[in-house]
Amino acid sequence: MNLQGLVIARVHPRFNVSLLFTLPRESFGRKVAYNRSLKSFHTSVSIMSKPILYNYFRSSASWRVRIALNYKGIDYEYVPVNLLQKEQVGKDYLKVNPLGQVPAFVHDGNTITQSVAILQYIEDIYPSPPLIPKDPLKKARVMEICEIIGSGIQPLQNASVILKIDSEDASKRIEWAKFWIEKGFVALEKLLEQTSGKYCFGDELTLADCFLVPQAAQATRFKVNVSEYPYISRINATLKQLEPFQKADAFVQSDCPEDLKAQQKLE
Ligand SMILES: N[C@@H](CCC(=O)N[C@@H](CS)C(=O)NCC(=O)O)C(=O)O
Repeated sequence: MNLQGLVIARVHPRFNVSLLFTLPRESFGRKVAYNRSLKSFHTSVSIMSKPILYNYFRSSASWRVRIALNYKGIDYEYVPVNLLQKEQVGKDYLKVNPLGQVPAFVHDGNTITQSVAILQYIEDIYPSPPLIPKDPLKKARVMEICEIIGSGIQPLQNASVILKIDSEDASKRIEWAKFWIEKGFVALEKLLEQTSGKYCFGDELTLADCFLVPQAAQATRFKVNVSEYPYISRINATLKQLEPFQKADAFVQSDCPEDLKAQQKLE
């Protein structure tokens, strides 16, 4: 996490000048902007840094954001936060996200946490290709799927939550996670029956697809038999063939340990 940021400063277009320089890490999280005079002209200089994603290879909330960034063709800096080593609650990272969770997204000097807020921000800043329909009802349907996964399933299987289950027996934690994932998947199947085409919402890729693939991977990790959910397993298999999804996969991230890559197991 000791990165320096590459910053591209574009002087006013009429002067056709670009500057490249690096900022120290402390500069992130703060809005960086300044005005300066060039000869007699008052020139506004905007500084645009490459976005940074603080994330973890098997974090499903991070994984969603990686898919969206890949789909929209946005280059970003991958900053791993090792959840096993508790880096998320270290002094440095708590300055980025006081809740001690990944992902966190830094763009143009501003830090945004919470994957839904990040994804909506990305959609606003980089609207093409879209991931959220404009039509209110279609948008609500897509967000419904996202919320079932993002609020109804994922928080209940998050490591820091299941570790609070007071048991000597580790299998109790897996049972707990499996229960909530299966409950959510039953509801999701009913929705997908109505909404899906090739993907979760018809034949257009949407945010719902960005949520589905990481959640299906977590389900397998918690011993859910995903093949019992025909819509989820079919759409998941289709999506996994697509490049933005392959590039976002946990096993191809730089912080994924070699033994997990070799076994193709998240744990
Ligand atoms: N609502 C949050 C959830 C974030 C979240 O639960 N992140 C997990 C990884 S998927 C995490 O950082 N867990 C570590 C912890 O809670 O200590 C979001 O969507 O960004």
